[in-house]
Parts: sequence; structure tokens; C-alpha cells
Amino acid sequence: KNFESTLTPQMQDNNTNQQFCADVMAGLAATPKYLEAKYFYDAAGDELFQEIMNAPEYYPTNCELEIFTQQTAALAQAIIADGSPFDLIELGAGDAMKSTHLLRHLLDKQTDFTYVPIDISGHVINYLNETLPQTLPGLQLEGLTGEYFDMLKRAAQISTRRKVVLFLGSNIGNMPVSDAQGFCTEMRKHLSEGDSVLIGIDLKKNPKTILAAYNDAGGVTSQFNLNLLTRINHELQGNFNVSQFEHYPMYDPETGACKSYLISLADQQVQLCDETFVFKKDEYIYMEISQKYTVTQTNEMAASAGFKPVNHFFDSKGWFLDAIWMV
Ligand code: AVJ
Repeated sequence: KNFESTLTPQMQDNNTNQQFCADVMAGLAATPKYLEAKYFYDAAGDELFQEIMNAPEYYPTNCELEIFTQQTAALAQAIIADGSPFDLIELGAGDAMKSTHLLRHLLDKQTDFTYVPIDISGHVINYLNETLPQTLPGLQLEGLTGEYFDMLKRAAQISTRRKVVLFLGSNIGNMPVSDAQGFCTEMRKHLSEGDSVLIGIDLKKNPKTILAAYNDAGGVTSQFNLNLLTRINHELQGNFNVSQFEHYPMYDPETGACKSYLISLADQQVQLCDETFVFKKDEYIYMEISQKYTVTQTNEMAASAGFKPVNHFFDSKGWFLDAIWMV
């Protein structure tokens, strides 16, 4: 409900739409077919993701929120480090619910910092610009709309202070392991000595627990996946028959990969962007990965990207890790 877009499809940025069209066409022309998870988050997708976070089976948000509410002082201490002023840059800030606990604690301690939320979604940043000055009086705020690394570059131009990057919510899990490794290496290149990262990572655990989180009984995760087809219908003049596709989640305990697919329930054709795409019955579209890690794997990922893992914060179940990595 928070991020409802007031833009009609016609008002939407043409470039954005052309990029969306090109990416969808590339994905559906590929073998096997795929769609990019970053496109889940239109206004309806934002709402469905909020609903997922409220589903009883979806544990990651609650686990990380527990860390941020129960271990706020320790987190803040690790971030304040030597006490020098810093920019607190959050990648994919969303509603900033978890970080708000940390921000309030930092303000109470009269810490000298600027909060720089970065999000691909302009309406997320608008929302934060409107609400945060009220919930957190005195907060120095500099929201940026755009791609993570473009905005990290921008943030470095605006200020030369020490940087602390927040990358929460297991968003790193939305990349296969090799891409995640590349992402961390790239992030390191945008940082210097004394900078740090607070990264939230979902850990391997009982496979049934993980699978249930991506297959909630209320069917919200299914709706969340199918919503991308609806979005394509609206924004790219597509004609997906959404009822002819079925959500299929799977978790492989060996690799830690939790993946979701949409399965075509019939031989069918779909038109979009003036092209026709053929689906065989039982053919799948690969939609998303939510990669799970062991603590050891995260330490190795940090080290090979050029970070030192200096702090580990776990929830009481030991299901989720917020790690601090120093340059
Ligand atoms: C926002 C990427 C962390 O992978 O757990 C939740 C997205 N997809 N249920 C996740 C998601 C299906 C979520 N992340």
C-alpha cells in the first residue's frame, strides 16, 4: 500500500519501457526461457511482496528484523567503529523498516552520519523522502534513484566520508553464486580502506522450512510470480493467459539454490512487443533464484572479494546472518 504508483502506463518513462520489452523478449526467446526477478516490483508486485513478508512461512524478514531490534546497540557499535563521520548507504532500501531501528539508535547516540538510501524504484525513494524526516527527526537524508553501482559512484562524488553500505534482506540471494561473487568484487572496487558493508544473508537450514517460505499455503508467492505475466500484459500489450501457468518452487539442499519457475499448462502462444512466443505444454520459465549459504561460504565470498568478515550477527534460530565485512 505504501508505494502505489500514480503513473499510468502512458506516463511511464519510454526508455524504461523499451528496456523492459527488450529484456522480456530476450528471456522468452532464450532456451530455456527466463524472466528477470527485478521486474517483479511494479506497484502490484511491491504490494504482493509486502504480503509475502507477512506470510507465516516467510521467515527471512522476521529473522533479520529480530537481529535489528534485539541487537541494535551491537550493530550500531560495529558500524560506528572508530567514530569517524560516515555515509550510511542502503542498497535496495525498500520501506527501510529494518534500517529504521538502526537509524534511530544512531541518532539517539548523536552519531554524525548521512543516510543515503538507493533504490531502482523512484516511488520508493519519494516515499522515504516524505516519511523518514517525520519518523526520524534530525536525520540527514540523501535518497538516490537508480542502479546500485551507478548510485554508489554518485554517492562517492557527493561525499568523501567513510562509507558503510547496507545490503539487507538477503537481496544478494537473488543472484546465482558466481554473480553474487562478482557483485561483491564490484562493490569492493567502489569502496576504500576503512569502509565496511553490513550484508544480510539467508542461511541453509531444513529444506522443508526453506521450500515452505517460497510456497506459502496462502498462495501469495504464486500470485507474486504470476503478477509478472500480468505486468507484461499491461505494459507490453501482452496476452498471457495467466491461468495457463503454474508456480513451481524447488529447493536443492546440495547447492542451496531455491528456484521458482512458471510451468506452461498447455501448448500455447503468447504475443507481446509485436512478437509471438511459443510455449510447449510443461515447458518452464525460470523466474527467480533465492540462494542460501553456509556461514563458511559467506566468509569465503567476503575474502575473495577483498573484504575481512569482522562481525557475525545471528537471529535466535540461527537461520539468518547479518555480517559486517571491512575493507
Ligand atoms: C527480496 C530477493 C530477498 O528471495 O527471499 C520472496 C524475494 N521471492 N519470495 C527472496 C522473494 C519470493 C526475496 N528477496
